[in-house]
Amino acid sequence: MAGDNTQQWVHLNGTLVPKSGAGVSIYDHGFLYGDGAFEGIRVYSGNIFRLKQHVDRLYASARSLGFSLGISKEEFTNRIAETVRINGHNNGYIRVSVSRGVGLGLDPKHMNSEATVVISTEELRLYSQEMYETGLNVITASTRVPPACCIDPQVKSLGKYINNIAAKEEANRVGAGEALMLNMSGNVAEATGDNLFLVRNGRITTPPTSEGALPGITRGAVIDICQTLGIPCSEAVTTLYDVYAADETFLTGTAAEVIPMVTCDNRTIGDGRPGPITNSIIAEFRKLTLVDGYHV
Ligand code: PXG
Repeated sequence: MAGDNTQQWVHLNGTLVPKSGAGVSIYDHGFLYGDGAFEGIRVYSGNIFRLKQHVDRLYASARSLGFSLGISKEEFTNRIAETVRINGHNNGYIRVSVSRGVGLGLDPKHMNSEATVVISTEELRLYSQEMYETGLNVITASTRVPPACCIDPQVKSLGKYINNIAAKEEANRVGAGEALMLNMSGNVAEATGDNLFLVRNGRITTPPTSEGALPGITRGAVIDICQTLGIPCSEAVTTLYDVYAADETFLTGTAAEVIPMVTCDNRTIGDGRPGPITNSIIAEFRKLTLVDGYHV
């Protein structure tokens, strides 16, 4: 990781510029309307974890929002790798933010630039090691995820996060580590920045994206790990009953990785400690982070 006084660079619309002072227009559609998308990516010992999947999801987000990123996926991948290399950022977080571009007025006809593309490397603010060992206390937020017919949860769009931030604030207010979010039917969709997994009777389930979950890259990795370990894993509509009655539960996300969840709404899940299946998945995930991805 680069030291504090090392010059850091940001990839801004195709050019590497010094991070200090890097910025976008006050008329950027991302800033004005949340009209854009983002990716949070992790690099482990020089391996950009599942970079292809992140780039694919970003392009799908932009396509569904109806704007072009203007460059090929290969070029985009190279820009991310170049940013990691120049910043000597072998471990940490990569933030990729894109928007429709610059233009006042919500009508996309009035854009006067191509898409805005920003790639930066950042330090992560992680959960403490203790939380991985003892597990997270989680609440159910009163803030719901919007129905998929209004804002599709598969799009990692900038604008939809006002809701997730409101739910995260609910967790903060009561000192919980995360908040689960329900959809309009009252089923569990996901947490504010993580996907949910349940273990019951040796079988693993996770809510489907149609219930309001983002198709998380870490979620995909855990589904693959279950296959490797021979643990049955499937998508299932999930209620709070399922959460409360589970033997083990855990959350997955780029920032949190795989983290046990041991209480929900002040109810103890299982025996209140990270369970054996969760721990075996965490161990397997650690190995995968070093080998599955793009080596810079
Ligand atoms: N659900 C939501 C709503 C998310 O935002 C995940 C699930 C997990 O997806 P991945 O692909 O990370 O396994 C996310 C991920 C940030 C930040 O800027 C947010 C995420 C990831 C990294 C950084 O706070 N969200």
